[in-house]
Amino acid sequence: MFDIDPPYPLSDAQKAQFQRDGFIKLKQVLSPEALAHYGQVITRLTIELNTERRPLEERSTYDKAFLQVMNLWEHSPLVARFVMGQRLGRLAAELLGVSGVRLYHDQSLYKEPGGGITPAHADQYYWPLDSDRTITAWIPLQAVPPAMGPLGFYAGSQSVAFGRDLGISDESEQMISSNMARHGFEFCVGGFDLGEVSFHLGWTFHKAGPNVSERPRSVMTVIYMDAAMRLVPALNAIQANDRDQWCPGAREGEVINTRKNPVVWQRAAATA
Ligand SMILES: O=C(O)CCC(=O)C(=O)O
Repeated sequence: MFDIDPPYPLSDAQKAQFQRDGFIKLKQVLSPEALAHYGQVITRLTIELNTERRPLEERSTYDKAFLQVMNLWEHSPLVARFVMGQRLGRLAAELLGVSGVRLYHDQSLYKEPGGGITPAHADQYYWPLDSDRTITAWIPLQAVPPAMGPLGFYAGSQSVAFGRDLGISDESEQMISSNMARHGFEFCVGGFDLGEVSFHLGWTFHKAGPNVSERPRSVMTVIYMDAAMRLVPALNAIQANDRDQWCPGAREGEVINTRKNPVVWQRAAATA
């Protein structure tokens, strides 16, 4: 019913830009109607399933950044339909340069009015995965002007090793931001129009400002991985927890093909 499946025209120049920068922002990926239809359920479930009850001033920097509710697709067939949308899945595969992608997990990131910064980090620190072919679609459910804390990216930072061992924290913000500045990486940040979606690699450093507006910043994210992704031994307790939560039953060295990791999009096999 809504335009979440037809292909989005991605040019070779945009693919090359993503390869160079480790992120891309694309306009008019989803229509206002589709965002309203799926977004209202995503936001309602986020509020319902959220377990954070402390006032902002009593929370850590991480917990001030957003309410975080994971794998909403398991709670609602409607959200599952959205997460399995072919347009975003195909974009993820084409940007990664792979023939198919499967779901790692989804998550809603809801920055409350007054919510704090999202410290600089790279997502793949959290993931026990054997290659860098991972990508997050960051999908604002309303426009995100600068005052609401849009996501920003350090262009080209996906090849930088320094900071990959830091989880989201005051320390990651300080160490990564100063290292990026020291080495001259450009920080690309700006508002998102309604319908605009960004994609970033698992090793691209990124962060967001606080929400100084009076409205919540409701964002859905979908994390995709190469459909051929294999599980590797967890490097830390956080990765072990991720493995058990998002890939239950996956075996080290094998393709991650559990019930929680469906293939979202696969290029059709060429016929002879
Ligand atoms: O939404 C945010 O503030 C942070 C998002 C993020 O870090 C991510 O999607 O990887």
